[in-house]
Amino acid sequence: MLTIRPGTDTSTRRGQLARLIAPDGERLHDSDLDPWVADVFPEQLLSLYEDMVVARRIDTEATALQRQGQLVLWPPLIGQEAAQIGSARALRIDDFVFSSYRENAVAYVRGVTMTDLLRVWRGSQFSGWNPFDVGMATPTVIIGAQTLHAVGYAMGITKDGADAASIAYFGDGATSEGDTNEAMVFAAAYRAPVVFFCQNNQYAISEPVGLQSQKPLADRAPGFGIPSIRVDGNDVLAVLAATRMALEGARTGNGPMFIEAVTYRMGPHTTSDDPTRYREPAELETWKELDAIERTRLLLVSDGVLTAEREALVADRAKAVAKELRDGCLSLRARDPLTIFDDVYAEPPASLTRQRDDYAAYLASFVTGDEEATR
Ligand SMILES: Cc1ncc(C[n+]2csc(CCOP(=O)(O)OP(=O)(O)O)c2C)c(N)n1
Ligand SMILES: [Mg+2]
Repeated sequence: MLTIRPGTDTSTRRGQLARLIAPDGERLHDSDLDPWVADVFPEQLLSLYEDMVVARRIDTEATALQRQGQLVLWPPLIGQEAAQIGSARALRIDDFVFSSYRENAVAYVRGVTMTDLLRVWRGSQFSGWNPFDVGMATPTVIIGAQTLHAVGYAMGITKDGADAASIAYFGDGATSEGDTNEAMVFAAAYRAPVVFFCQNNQYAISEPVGLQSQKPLADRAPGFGIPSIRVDGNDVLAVLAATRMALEGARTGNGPMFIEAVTYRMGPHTTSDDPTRYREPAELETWKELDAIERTRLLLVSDGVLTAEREALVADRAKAVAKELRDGCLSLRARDPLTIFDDVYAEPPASLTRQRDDYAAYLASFVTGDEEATR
């Protein structure tokens, strides 16, 4: 087991990729990670598999809705299912998630409803859900900003004397942001119970990760005094193990840990992006061979738990979630533009009330077609 001790260089896995399921479905062994998933038998792995299948279906359904003009924008996660499901399933209900815009599978695991997930992307509301209902803040589009929120929240956990943890999800590109680096300085200084979960999906929009870092991203963390691990982000079991290990370290006073989940964004950055302009088709084909869902399926089949009947049940679940998502999306109506001022402050300051009045006057200045006709 990887023992995390303060003040020492604990990046014992520097550069290496930790793995428990090979791309061909073989179950591998790793003495650091195995103890953290000793309770994950084929039945439990099947449940992780189901979540990944559902996550991919959420993604394809939402992408289709965007193409049909029902959503303004969608940030696909296809390819990153294991990184998100494995890490989210390691969390306790009292832990708290701070994410970017791509963690839709994490939101699903936390219990965010499909309707709430889509509010922002349909443009019908400015924020999707009440963070305290699900232990997950609404997504941050400002790259890296949520890492600061996660550290602040974690420092609050310590002050409360609680043993929960927070987790910050961010991308490879976010590691170049000042916010992320400042967050790591504070986390290390205050030994905050926070996990930095970096999904290295190889791209920051069109910028390949090699341009941002000559070294594995995980190797940066020890420079802040934060132990790190580099894990195969397409291996749901390895991600679950690494995240459980990191959370346990945080809960037991060992401070923060950094996980680099090495994965691949198979789709575009968002539905407004065309990745064929900056990457070769062969690259995608290479990563398809490393797909998380297929390797888990192969392992489950060889374990004898994924029968045709069980596969049909998984497909039914994905179909049901897709229906919930589609129905939820179509039920969302545009809200009064003035509601942008709601729920910002418990007691709005005078300056905001003035802005609201100005905006109301501005909206009222538009003449509708009917009014025009009667002039
Ligand atoms: C502070 C800030 N700078 C720039 C942007 C524009 N932007 C949106 S997404 C993105 C790339 C982020 O890449 P990464 O952190 O790897 O996350 P990924 O999209 O791959 O999940 C950028 C630069 C932004 N939203 N916020
Ligand atoms: Mg990225």
